[in-house]
Amino acid sequence: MTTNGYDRALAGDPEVAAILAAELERQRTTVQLIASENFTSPAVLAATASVLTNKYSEGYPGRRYYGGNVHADEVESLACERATTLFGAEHANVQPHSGASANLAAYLALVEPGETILAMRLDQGGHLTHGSPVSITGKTYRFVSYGVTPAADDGSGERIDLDLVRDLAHRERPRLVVAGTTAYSRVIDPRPFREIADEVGALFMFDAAHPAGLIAGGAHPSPVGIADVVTLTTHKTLRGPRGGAILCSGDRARAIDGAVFPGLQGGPLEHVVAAKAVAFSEAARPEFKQYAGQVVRNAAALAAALAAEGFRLVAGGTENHQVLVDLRTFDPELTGKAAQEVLDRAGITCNRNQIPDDPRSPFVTSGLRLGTPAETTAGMGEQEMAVVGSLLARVLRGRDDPTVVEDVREEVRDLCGAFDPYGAWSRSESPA
Ligand code: DSN
Repeated sequence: MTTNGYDRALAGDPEVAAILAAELERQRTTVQLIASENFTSPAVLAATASVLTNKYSEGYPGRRYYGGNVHADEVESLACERATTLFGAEHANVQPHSGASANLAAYLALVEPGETILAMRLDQGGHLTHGSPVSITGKTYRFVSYGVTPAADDGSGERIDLDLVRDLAHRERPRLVVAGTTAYSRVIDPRPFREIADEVGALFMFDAAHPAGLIAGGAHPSPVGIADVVTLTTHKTLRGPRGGAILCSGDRARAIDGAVFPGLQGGPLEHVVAAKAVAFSEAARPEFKQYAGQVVRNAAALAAALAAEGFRLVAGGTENHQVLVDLRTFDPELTGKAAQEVLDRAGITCNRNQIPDDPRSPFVTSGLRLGTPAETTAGMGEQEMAVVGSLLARVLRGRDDPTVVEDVREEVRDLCGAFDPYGAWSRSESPA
């Protein structure tokens, strides 16, 4: 077992301590390229592991259903204040347990069951909660879906098809138009969505789960003040604890708050709320602006390295924190599933993903989604991204040769040794 805080904090439970220590080791010695993950600061970890996990706080600051909430009130008010300042919003609800919960709460507040919502289809880059038939969202509301434009040889295709969004909006008259994606590598401008929503008298929700940190850091346009409601996650580019939040204008605050609690959730996770407060403060610092810009530059460097290795990039490249790779030009036989598995063995962690109009199922896929938020936090720059791109290609080319996989695993370990997000902390500090 490595020497770290878990040994001491969990001395009475060596089984769990060993698993946590092993996970810490995995995160420190393999490259993290999952676009929706990050390395939180030790301060965020400390707040997440705090005694607020013991507290029941149903309700909102000053209006709780349990006693003893003086400090829960303080921390939640602080988190809301920091969120509204960071994003320039009138109101924040920081209780959603996740991005999915935030989206559900927004729908609950804005749309009646059975009414129409216009959103992006999952297999075009949208999210499960944008109306997938296997999600409660798709069972509760009538979703109409848009996608991306066809692929083009010059890379100008596979952009959100705004003509289709407009046509569908006029034809279907949705109650709500949703912008937001999970597998899309270009900037999403909120203004055309606002215009389309206004043309048909619809409300507009922007799901900023992925770009929240890029927006906070000024690298992407903000939908706050343009969309009626903005949902986000706190753990992706925003680099906070696992969770969600909702931003809106003051006149929608009551509906949003009521939808989160008691509409959808019971007691909030105040330890996570405390960690969100820490993350909002960290994201307001000048260094976070630099971080957000570097995330985008790193993704561009990774994209360039992959293109040079013969991969086709969906949408011709990237303007955000992620790169969606079509594996078929590199090797028509190679599936996303097989690629993800062999990359895992080589210490390169990523997820398979469908590409637009993917002939393979979501479980198999023809694509990989790669992201730079985590390794940018660890300190990697464009030079390291070029190395990672070439290591990735080497593994996939030599995937049937165990020596290639082992060699790359060693190179990855060496690379990560120089960019260890928890080096000092794991040697000296207890997480508890
Ligand atoms: N939002 C998804 C992701 O991007 O990984 C998870 O739901």
